[in-house]
Amino acid sequence: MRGMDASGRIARGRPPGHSVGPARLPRGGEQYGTTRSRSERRGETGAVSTQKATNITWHEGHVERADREKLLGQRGVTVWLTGLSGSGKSTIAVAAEKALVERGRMAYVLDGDNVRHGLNSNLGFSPDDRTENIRRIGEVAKLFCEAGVIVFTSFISPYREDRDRVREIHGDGDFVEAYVAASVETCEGRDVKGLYAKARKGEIPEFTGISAPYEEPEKPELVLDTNAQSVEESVGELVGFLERKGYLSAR
Ligand code: ADX
Repeated sequence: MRGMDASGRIARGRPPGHSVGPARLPRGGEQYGTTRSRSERRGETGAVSTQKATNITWHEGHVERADREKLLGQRGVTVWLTGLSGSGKSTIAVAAEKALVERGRMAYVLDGDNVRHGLNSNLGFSPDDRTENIRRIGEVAKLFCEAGVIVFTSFISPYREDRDRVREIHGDGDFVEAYVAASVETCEGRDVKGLYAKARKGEIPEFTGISAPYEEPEKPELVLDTNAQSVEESVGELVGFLERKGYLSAR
């Protein structure tokens, strides 16, 4: 077995928890012209996590999550695929979605490139924009999860803090972090979209792994080592994990 549960080790490459690419700027580094941290500044931009509206009240529905899950014969879950561009996140996500739908399960993919065409079309690749990208998708994924859907998200999500925040807003067992582990060398060798070549020439600024950082997960539930294994093997491992953990049947 090459990719494995987080309790194991990755057969090749670095163990989880390391960073690749340039180090993240010190909090409040000069890029932002301020000495405050990104978390501190977040409250001011209105873009992230603070609630602007007042006089709003939570309205409960009449259908429980358990009812929806019973209807679907599964448990809602957010499977958060994180890794470099070209690591195989989207390929694995769409193949896993198909495999589950063929088994009569309700799965759905939220993909970085796709979501950036619509909901997040006003966001670029600065650290703050990436944080906001992940915050919004984390919230959307949570909604899908609570609707009983098995949702695969496919975003680089390079910052540990941002991924951890998504984990925090999910209920216990509702969030599965799957690290799609492939080295920069592997991804650059594939360069399916030709973006690494452009990034090396300086044509794409802040490109993850080249001129922007990627912080590897420290304790992912799952590591899919795509340096070493095929798409089929990764999908088999992912679906096997969901089955073993009981997500493919209602509670
Ligand atoms: S994230 O960092 O905010 O999570 P996201 O997953 O939404 O990124 O989008 C990454 C995709 O955008 C990549 O797969 C690639 O196709 C494209 N892309 C364009 N510019 C960049 C960049 N500077 N860094 C990384 N990916 C980029």
